[in-house]
Amino acid sequence: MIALSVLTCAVLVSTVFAHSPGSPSRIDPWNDDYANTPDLSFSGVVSFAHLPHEKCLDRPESAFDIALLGVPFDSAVSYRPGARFGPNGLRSGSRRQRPDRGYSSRLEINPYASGLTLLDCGDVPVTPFDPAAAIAQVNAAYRSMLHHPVASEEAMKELNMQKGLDGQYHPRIVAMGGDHTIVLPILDALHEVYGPVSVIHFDAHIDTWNPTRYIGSVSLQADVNHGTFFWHAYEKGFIKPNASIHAGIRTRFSGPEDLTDDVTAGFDLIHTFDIDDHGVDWISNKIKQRIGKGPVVISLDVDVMDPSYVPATGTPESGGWTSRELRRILHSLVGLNIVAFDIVELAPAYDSNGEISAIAAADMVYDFLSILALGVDAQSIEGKTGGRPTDEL
Ligand SMILES: [Mn+2]
Repeated sequence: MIALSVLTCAVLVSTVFAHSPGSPSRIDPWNDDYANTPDLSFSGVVSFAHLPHEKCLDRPESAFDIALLGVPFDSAVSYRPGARFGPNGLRSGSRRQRPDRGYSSRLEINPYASGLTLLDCGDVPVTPFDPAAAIAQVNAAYRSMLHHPVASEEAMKELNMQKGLDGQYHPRIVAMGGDHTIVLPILDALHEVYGPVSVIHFDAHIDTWNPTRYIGSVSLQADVNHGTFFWHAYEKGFIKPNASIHAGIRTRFSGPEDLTDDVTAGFDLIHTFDIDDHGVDWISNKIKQRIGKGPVVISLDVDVMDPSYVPATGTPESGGWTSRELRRILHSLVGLNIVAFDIVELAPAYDSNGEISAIAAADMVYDFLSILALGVDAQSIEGKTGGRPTDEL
């Protein structure tokens, strides 16, 4: 027994010496044999799609063309809280997306390797205790992000990206909420750069509720919440008149007056059931006709999808679209003049252990990045025959 222990010690000692730096017999299998092994889907510090991470808000000089920015605010919700963990959920749901495995066979592009510089810029530190202060923080952060230099003016030019009113290119920010209230300070910042914008709003709810009729609005502060923010954006002139559209609506209303206010706020409406009556192409065409060529923001509340696909959200409504239907609609938006995208209301506490909601939501971000990387006025996938070429035999 003693002899065996001595032998074991001798082997250990010789192994340690063999691996010590500077030793002529140093063995370094990592750099010799495994140096080309990247982080795998399930390893590494989690950023969105394994993109490089910088705290861009602390580094105003850092350049990028597209930034992912978490906005973990959920202090203005009407039902289930929890969307403050949305950015974390989206990053976790994106782990199987990788820059070196990001090619879409449908859109024929890898948005992570298309010549645009993408960064995960981390989260806006927002106070959970004071919604007014948090809204000011989101606005300041988004303005700061919009004024970072773009990494490639040449790429932005080639893609026909919209310039700001100042004649300069500004990066595209993908905001990961957070509850939907964050879109008010975001539209404020975008308005400063582009003027009034159109909105394509995917949601089960209209979010243009006039606060004078919204239950629970008991103060000026309470009037600003995740069901009223588009009304405020309309009143402040951030939204272009009669040039925006909702898609996927199916909630209940106080009465017809809610829908009258919605028209006043500048929105047309596609109902969730329109998909059965008219199909995906009809929905896409209606969206594109409404928006035209002006600058447009896509705002996607994950509750537009059915709760069987996305249970992890604050105000679920039955009868929603499948993730496949929504992805097809997103794919059809190639070529629009998109200046911003946000995805909101993912509340991971209500997700399945299989992360079905987070994975679906992260895939929507991937589709959005793909259509953005294809550029403005790019050919839509409509008209493509689809499928692989076949030899005529
Ligand atoms: Mn909603």
